[in-house]
Amino acid sequence: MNKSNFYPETVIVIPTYNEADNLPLIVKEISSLGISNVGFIIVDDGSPDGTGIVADKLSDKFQGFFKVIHRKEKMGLGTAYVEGFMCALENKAKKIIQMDADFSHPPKELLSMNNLLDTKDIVVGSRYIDGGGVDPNWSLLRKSISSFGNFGIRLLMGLEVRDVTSGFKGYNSRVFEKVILSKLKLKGFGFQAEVAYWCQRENLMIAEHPYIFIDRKLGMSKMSFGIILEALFKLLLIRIRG
Ligand SMILES: Nc1nc2c(ncn2[C@@H]2O[C@H](COP(=O)(O)OP(=O)(O)O)[C@@H](O)[C@H]2O)c(=O)[nH]1
Ligand SMILES: [Mg+2]
Repeated sequence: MNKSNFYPETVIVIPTYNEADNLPLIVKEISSLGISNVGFIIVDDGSPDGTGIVADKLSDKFQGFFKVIHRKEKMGLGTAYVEGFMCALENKAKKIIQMDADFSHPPKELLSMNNLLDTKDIVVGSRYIDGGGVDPNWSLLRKSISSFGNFGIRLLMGLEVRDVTSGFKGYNSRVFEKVILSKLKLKGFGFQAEVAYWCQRENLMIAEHPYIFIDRKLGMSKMSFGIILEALFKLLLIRIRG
């Protein structure tokens, strides 16, 4: 197949940093779901574990749309998403879904999320609606920090969506001009909440789809308390300044 003339209908954007073990497994699982004309965009930030090379090999083998964006160094999730989204739009994707490489976002939910995007502007994979939840192995403390953190950001930003920090989200490409390409300021952890904020300000049709967040089994998390505090402060500024 001549890949350069091949336009995907749904593109899954996966940012990676040291996900060499997870990436082949998740691509395989997503490909086997039967989503029509699905493609992939992997945005790798020069992972020291060689994820970029693994991604290139997957791209060579994949029968369909598969692009790997190589960035030299770790530049944060927000900019990785935006580069991935831009590439998806350039390649005429109709639906764009972002998810992590580490199986915290269960691939099987993609089927419903992809279908919802036929009628909705945005679909948010949600831990905080009926049917959603977090890893049963989490301690009560960790569960409380997660749900209070989410509640705090909702309050701070005046958001209706229940899971404001979800990184499991899909967009109908027609809404991109309005929300992603013109407004976004945050690059780090606050990125998800900021997307939710602008989507609400623009009165987009948002659906939430429940999922259970499962802790990664392979590799290491990159989250830190400092990242969360910085995001809260920047989000507050966005709310105040509009
Ligand atoms: N390209 C890129 N991907 C990143 C970066 N930081 C994290 N990731 C990826 O983003 C996803 C979420 O990161 P993860 O460490 O699992 O965050 P956590 O689940 O919130 O602890 C995973 O697929 C990571 O490999 C980054 O700076 N650049
Ligand atoms: Mg993770």
